[in-house]
Amino acid sequence: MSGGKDTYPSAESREQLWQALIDGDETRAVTVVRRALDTGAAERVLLELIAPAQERVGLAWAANDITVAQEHAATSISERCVAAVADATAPSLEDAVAGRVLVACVDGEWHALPARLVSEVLRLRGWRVDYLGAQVPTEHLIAHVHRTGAQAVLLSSSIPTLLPGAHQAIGACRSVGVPVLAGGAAFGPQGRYARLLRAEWAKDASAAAALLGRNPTRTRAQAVRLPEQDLPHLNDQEYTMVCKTKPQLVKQTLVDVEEGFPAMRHYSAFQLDRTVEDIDFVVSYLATALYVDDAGLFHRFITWTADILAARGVPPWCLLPALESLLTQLKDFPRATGILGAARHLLTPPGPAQLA
Ligand code: B12
Repeated sequence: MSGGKDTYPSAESREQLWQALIDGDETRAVTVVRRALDTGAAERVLLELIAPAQERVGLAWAANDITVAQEHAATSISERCVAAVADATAPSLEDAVAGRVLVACVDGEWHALPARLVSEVLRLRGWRVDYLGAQVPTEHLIAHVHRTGAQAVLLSSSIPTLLPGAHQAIGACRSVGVPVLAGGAAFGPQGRYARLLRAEWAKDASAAAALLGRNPTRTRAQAVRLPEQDLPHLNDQEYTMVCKTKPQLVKQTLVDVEEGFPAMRHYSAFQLDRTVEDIDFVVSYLATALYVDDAGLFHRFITWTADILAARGVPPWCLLPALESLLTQLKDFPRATGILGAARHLLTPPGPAQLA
């Protein structure tokens, strides 16, 4: 095996870890990680071996190359691998000289592994970390900030539809004078939504450690702000109306889509549930795009969904009737119709052969 930090982690160990993950072989995966720890720094094992393997799991699931169960198994094994690194390097609390921070996922967020990786890297860098894991309700987050006297809160989110909740959590932290550093895919390319919601952003744990190294300090408590004070476009009420009427929007879209696809009448209960879930997702992403006033958020979601459908043999143009239905239902909302109208152009309409 190639050693030394320069060639680290080797392509061989990356491939071995990947194989162990998709084979669901926890013992083998942990052995690969332990061996990697013998030849390289723990931080690199976390961020350059375990994290990329987990990202590859996501790509393989999206491409329909592995099952949902395999993806779940692989994630559990990755968590075990992170724990193996933590066990092997466990600093004592006395070693935590840099300060104390809190790491948590925003309310509703199940993707805990990214936050765990961030926590372990910060521990290695000498921080005392209170890691609260997945979906932390804002009131409990704040209560814990008070209890621990954390210098900063690090918030993780992978799912953009949770951004309004993240905004609330960021506002609540600022109102008690604690700076927030946000990270994860939800915060958009180069963290553009983090800044919009008045948080700092870091692309990964190493960048977060560098920012924290400048020693964030608590500021004076700031007055609680309403969402529209940060985001004046919310005054047009489009976001609020789409959220309020979401059940009706989903129901009517389902009716309209079924009219366009008579084959749907023969769908099994399972297929129907998935379709409702997909439409629910479309409306939720539209609402979030209205919240941050960025059509790109919705368009990236539509492109992502189109790829997921295509990988499963479902033609992406199936999304068009849902977009058309929403365009009709939301005809009086200029920002929503602008976003939906542009999204139509991302999908190639069916040719005559596909419609036959
Ligand atoms: C494992 C997984 C799950 C597991 C999570 C279990 C767990 N314990 O974490 C389960 C099965 C629960 C799950 C559920 C869902 N998932 Co999922 N999941 C994944 C997967 C495969 C891996 C996540 C991961 O660990 N990534 C590896 C880490 C290392 O990468 P990362 O997230 O980018 O984190 C790095 C940086 O962003 C940054 N960072 C992250 N957080 C923070 C925080 C701070 C403060 C800082 C500074 C930095 C930072 O540092 C990290 C380390 O370098 C991803 C695919 C992917 N590419 O990530 C999908 C993925 C995130 N999931 C996805 C989806 C859609 C879902 C579901 C909605 C599916 C469903 N229909 O139910 C639900 C959502 C549930 C919810 N409400 O949260 C989509 C999201 C797409 C989108 N456009 O929104 C993805 C991208 C899958 C895909 N390829 O399409 N999922």
